[in-house]
Amino acid sequence: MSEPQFQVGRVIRTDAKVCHVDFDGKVLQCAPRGKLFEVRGLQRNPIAVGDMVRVDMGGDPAAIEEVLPRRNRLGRLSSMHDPREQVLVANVDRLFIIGSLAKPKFSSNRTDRVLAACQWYSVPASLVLNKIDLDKNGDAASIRATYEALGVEVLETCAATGQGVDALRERLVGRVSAFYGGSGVGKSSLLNTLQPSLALKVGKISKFWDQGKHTTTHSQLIALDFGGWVIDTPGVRTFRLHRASPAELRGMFTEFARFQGACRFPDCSHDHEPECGVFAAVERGQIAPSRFASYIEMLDELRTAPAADVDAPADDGQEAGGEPE
Ligand SMILES: Nc1nc2c(ncn2[C@@H]2O[C@H](COP(=O)(O)OP(=O)(O)O)[C@@H](O)[C@H]2O)c(=O)[nH]1
Ligand SMILES: [Mg+2]
Ligand SMILES: [Zn+2]
Repeated sequence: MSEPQFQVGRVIRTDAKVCHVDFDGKVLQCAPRGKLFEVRGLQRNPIAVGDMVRVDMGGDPAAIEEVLPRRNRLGRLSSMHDPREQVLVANVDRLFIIGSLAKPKFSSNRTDRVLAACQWYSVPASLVLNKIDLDKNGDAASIRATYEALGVEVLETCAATGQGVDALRERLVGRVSAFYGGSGVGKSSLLNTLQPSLALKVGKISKFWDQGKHTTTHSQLIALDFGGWVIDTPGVRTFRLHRASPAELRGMFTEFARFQGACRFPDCSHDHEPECGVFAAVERGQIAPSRFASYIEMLDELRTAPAADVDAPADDGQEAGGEPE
């Protein structure tokens, strides 16, 4: 019996001209039809890792005809020169924000940016504090307190010893998950500890910068032998929101809600206004100063975001990963 001409598969990697598509364990390189680039609208890449696609198996190469409707996605502003949305991943059950406690130092700014985006795109998120073995100052406890207060689950791991890795594995079983974090925090190391057969390349810490080198260059969806999928994303340099208004940004910092009723102005931006309930809560220690600082930085950025009517560069912008760190 011959195979059906059209099959649905899962995109596990996107390169400049081809997508690697998984059909129940069999991976094929497929070429997107040109029409997909015509209807992408505000999105820079019509196909992202995690997308389910309908493929015409008849040609060589097989051709992607259609991207099936997404359950959800995580996107960001492509760059300061390109106002379109870059979709980083599609159809994910949970995003794990991976941070390290040292080498490199934990970045609340990076964490808060991604967490805000997860709120915006309705992607459930957890925080993983890796390199717990290097936490000589006991920073993990206060970071944990900050994020648990927002209702975000916090896991502590050490890829080197395997501490906390079973708890992480439990959360990955049977789901599509994504790992997001700066380069060098230990994403590939954690994946190798979760599943040693992966043998992903692990970066050497550069002594000069004391930061990780960029070794993962593409987002890729990895099949887990205990069931489920995980996307290893390369760190992107800066995570900026795509087309959010200041009012929408306020909503992404969920802990502000219970204090903004005390603001003198109902549309208070919590930036410079007198009698601001949110700023008062920061002063009383009820909102973490690091969170407020992240908010103010993102607010300033939205106010100077590139206009949507700026001509977009004419690249075909297909890689899902963004520019390297
Ligand atoms: N001490 C310690 N080092 C780790 C841990 N996890 C990863 N590393 C080291 O951190 C460096 C970067 O790891 P890598 O997995 O490549 O990070 P990635 O860029 O996020 O994929 C490597 O030298 C790892 O050996 C950990 O839990 N503890
Ligand atoms: Mg890596
Ligand atoms: Zn206010």
